[in-house]
Amino acid sequence: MVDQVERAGQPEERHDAIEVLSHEDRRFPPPAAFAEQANVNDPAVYERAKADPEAFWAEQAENLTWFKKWDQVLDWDNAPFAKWFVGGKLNIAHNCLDRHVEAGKGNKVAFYWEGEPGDTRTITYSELLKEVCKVSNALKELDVVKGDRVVIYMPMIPELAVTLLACARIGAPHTVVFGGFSADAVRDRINDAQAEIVITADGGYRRGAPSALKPHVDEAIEGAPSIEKVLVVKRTGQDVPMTEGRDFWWDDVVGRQPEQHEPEEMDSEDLLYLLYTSGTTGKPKGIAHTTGGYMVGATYTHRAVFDIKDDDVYWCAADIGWVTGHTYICYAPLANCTTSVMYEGTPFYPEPDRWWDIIERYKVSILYCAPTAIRAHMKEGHQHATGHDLSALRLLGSVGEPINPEAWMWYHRYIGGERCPVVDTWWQTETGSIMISPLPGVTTTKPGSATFALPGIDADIVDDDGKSVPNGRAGYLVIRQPWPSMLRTLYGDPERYEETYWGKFENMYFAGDGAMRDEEGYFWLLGRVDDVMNVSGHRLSTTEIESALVSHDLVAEAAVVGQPDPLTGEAIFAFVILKNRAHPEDQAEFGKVLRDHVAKKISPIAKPKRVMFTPDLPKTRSGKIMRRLLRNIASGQTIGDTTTLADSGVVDLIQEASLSQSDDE
Ligand code: 7RM
Repeated sequence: MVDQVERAGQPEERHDAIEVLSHEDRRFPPPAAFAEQANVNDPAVYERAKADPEAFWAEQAENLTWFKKWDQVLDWDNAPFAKWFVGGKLNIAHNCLDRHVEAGKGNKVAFYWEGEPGDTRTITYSELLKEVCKVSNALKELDVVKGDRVVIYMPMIPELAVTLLACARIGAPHTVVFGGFSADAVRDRINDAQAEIVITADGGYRRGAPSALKPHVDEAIEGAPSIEKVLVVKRTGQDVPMTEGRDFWWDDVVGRQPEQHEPEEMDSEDLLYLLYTSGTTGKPKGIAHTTGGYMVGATYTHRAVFDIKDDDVYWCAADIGWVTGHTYICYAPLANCTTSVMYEGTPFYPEPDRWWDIIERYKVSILYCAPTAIRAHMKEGHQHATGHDLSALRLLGSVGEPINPEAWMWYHRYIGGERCPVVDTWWQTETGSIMISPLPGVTTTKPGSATFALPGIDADIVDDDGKSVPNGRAGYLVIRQPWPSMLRTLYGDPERYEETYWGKFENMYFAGDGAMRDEEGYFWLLGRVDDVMNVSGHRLSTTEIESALVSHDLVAEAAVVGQPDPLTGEAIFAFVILKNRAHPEDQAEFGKVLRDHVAKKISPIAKPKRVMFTPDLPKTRSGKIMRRLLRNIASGQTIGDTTTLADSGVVDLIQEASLSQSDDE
């Protein structure tokens, strides 16, 4: 697209995919004491990895235990279908459990688990190993064999992690469906994976009440004839129907199993799991991850980015149903013999300080969570956090969306006590592990920037023609070289894999995100390119405008979308959630204040045409704003598919709010 913009009075021809509006001057070098003790503190690692990426990744692979070493690090002859550590044999559960117990670490705590009602369990590595062996044997009794797909639909209880590991141990690829998803989502995934078994629970706790899961499975199975068996964990004790001969209680089947099990010898390229992403349209995509490369990427990034030490208490406050939970609650922390906290419920139950209470009680030293959670805590106010002793924290991480500078600063100040490095980690279900992130002992951070691609990762930003854009400009984020934990294909649809990820630019993986690099080469993520708005010929990212809105002291959260407009093509429509302490007397007037704030903060062209105040926003369970639904609301269309919405009541709330608020214009 050709676009005439005036900068400093000089008309200039621009072809940018997205325009850059904001600027950030604050910077935070790694604290000297942190850098000194960090797992990675020599910046030379970037050059070393770049000079010979395969040697670099092979070096990382040496940290896993292989039954048989690989013959070849990378086979890229059949690009974009990669094979890593070709010929290598290993078992992931063996790497996560047996080898630590054999090394004398059996008594180390693997998980401090806490249920939402306040019940707790402490599970050591040797206890976890025994439980995983029993479940592996139970699956065998239920006729699950190597290669069979297992669908998992559970709350955040230890049995969920145990089930993943048992599947990995016997070589049965798992596919986890978020506990919050509907029966439709479960059915679609069972059918695509052609699974014969579902592992679920009677229910789980959310916001103080038991919420049933098993009935959703029953409903899903009505349209999923491949299912022969259902294994059910008793969590809430609520009454659920059980079908004789098909449904089995976990305690009955697992309870009678022996505590020993020989792990299956898996090929490095054997399927480890499928994880479905909804995609913007059409049927869900089964992202396929294999064994060796995935584990190499997961364990290296976990050690390097989170600076994991033997005495850390690490908490990734995600759901295992999200890729973040797969990689950074289950596989990587266990492979690195980390002690983790795992929490079942919602952040604000029973009180808004639940998280900070958990951090104080378990002396959490590393916290990894999503910007949406950080903003929700900001909305409640920092007094809930500062009332607790958070002094054990030494590192903070963020994932899932661009973290706006205001939220970054809040996180750094009130949670990190201004002493903890903040790592903003960019990655995707497809990438398997973190791709762009600071190394906390090396990188000077800037609030809102994911900084640089990790060692061994070749990220770039290109224009519509696939040419690298210079620093200071925005474009499409791409990865130019294969990496160990990359997705291998879309399950059952290799053509769609090639077309979706490798079809837009030749020999490059296109992530679907917009990004820019500033004058110093720092990466700034700008959201999905599908969400870019075209206002009077200006291509604007949602991210910068949302950040400008959130930088207002009374705004907790904002989402902007394009609304069809006869004059400008699209007009900016902003949905705004105010902080609890904000009570504007005149909403229309305050909307105008916010519109002017954006104009002043970044640019008059980014000024929203309309601001609507809303109590909530439609989000996925990983906290991503579903802008597609908001676009439909803004343009008065029907809402469309809401299967992956965390809370379906939200859409009604927003529609009610939209009826009660008149146009600001
Ligand atoms: C880990 C995860 C992937 C999409 C990705 C981005 C967005 C994730 C960041 C981010 C800006 C970040 N996997 N995203 N992390 N955007 N900064 N640090 O979220 O498959 O569920 O989503 O999430 O758009 O493409 S995911």
